[in-house]
Amino acid sequence: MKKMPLWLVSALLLVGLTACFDSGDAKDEEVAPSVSAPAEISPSESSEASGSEAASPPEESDAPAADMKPGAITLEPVFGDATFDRPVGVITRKDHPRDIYIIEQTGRIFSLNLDAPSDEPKKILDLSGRVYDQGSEQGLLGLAWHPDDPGIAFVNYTTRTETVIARFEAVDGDAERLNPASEEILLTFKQPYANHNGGQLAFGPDGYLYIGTGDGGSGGDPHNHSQNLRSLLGKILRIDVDRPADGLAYGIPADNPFAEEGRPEIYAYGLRNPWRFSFDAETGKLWAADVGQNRYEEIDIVDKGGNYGWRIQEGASCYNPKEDCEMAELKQPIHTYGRDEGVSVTGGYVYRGSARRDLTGWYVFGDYGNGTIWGLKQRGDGSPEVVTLLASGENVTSFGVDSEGELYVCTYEGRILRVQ
Ligand SMILES: [Ca+2]
Repeated sequence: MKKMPLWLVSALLLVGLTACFDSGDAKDEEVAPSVSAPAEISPSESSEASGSEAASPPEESDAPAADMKPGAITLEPVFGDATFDRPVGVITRKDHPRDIYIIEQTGRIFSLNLDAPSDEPKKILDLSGRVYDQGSEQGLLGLAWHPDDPGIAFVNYTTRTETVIARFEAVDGDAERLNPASEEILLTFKQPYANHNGGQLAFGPDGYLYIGTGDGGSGGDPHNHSQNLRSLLGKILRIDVDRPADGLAYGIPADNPFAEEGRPEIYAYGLRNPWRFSFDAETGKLWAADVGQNRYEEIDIVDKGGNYGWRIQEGASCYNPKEDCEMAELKQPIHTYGRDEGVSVTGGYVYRGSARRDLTGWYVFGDYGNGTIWGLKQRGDGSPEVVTLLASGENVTSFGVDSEGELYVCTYEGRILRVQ
């Protein structure tokens, strides 16, 4: 696989042309990306993990043993040489199970058919005239198809000054394409700085739409948005797109936790820049990756009403105040890593596909800066087990999943690669 040369990776990082970096933060300058970090694959598994044999775990059983660690993964260019302009998502759609949808940060959405992977990608919506994408973290950032209503989709994009959550309908007579004139704006909120826009959209198992928002940007959350329940920034929001409330384009689920004391859309708070969250298709757990300030990246399992700590904490450490911060009421990350392992976390998915049974139940995530891809499993006692799956050398901008649970990686250079 073609790797981005080290000089180019360095140049990209230094000028901040990234999907989830902080143009205003010190960490950009401090980072020296390594594209050659050694993989820490357990020796007993790695020998079985090369080539197509990797699809079969050593045992005949359909499910892997509870204590089994997954072997190494490979990233396969199943769509040939097709490239996209800053791809930041691969999305599936229930009524089109053989299609996947690629989000370009610059504003377009394409579909690819899994049965005809060499076919030209089909453009299904072009919002490049509405999306402002000059900042490295701005642009079209999220897409979610309505789970029960074919031909309706929701997007998350930035203008120069705001985040927009909007609804689109299919073109009359062509369910394959979305009509740009059908836009209905559900929600907007101000973005005080160009960075930290979050951007993920996904329907939960409860049928509600979840929205990831960053803290509004700059560095250190100067306005303390993430801890402010009156602000939509630094949150995971949850809205009901099917039952709008009076005066709103959406409804508030009856058990949203902060309807009395803050913005009723808030589901969880204390996030800095959740760059990708997802629901485990089997357990329904919400996994989020929260990009750190300049020391620690973190993974959270997000519960309703939880305070995930930013800016009081960065990772598991005090951030503001720097010492003796009050942690008692804060939800702690399930996993953190420091600058020795990566610089900007990219959240993925809990694997529920069939090509790699040994990955079943492992949350697969990566680091944008050095390209390492890990698997994380929560043990019975709640503690994490983390395995390095691949030192990819790619700038991993996002992960995605198809209707069969197979995983994909989006790279900054524009490739969509399948995890195998
Ligand atoms: Ca946190």
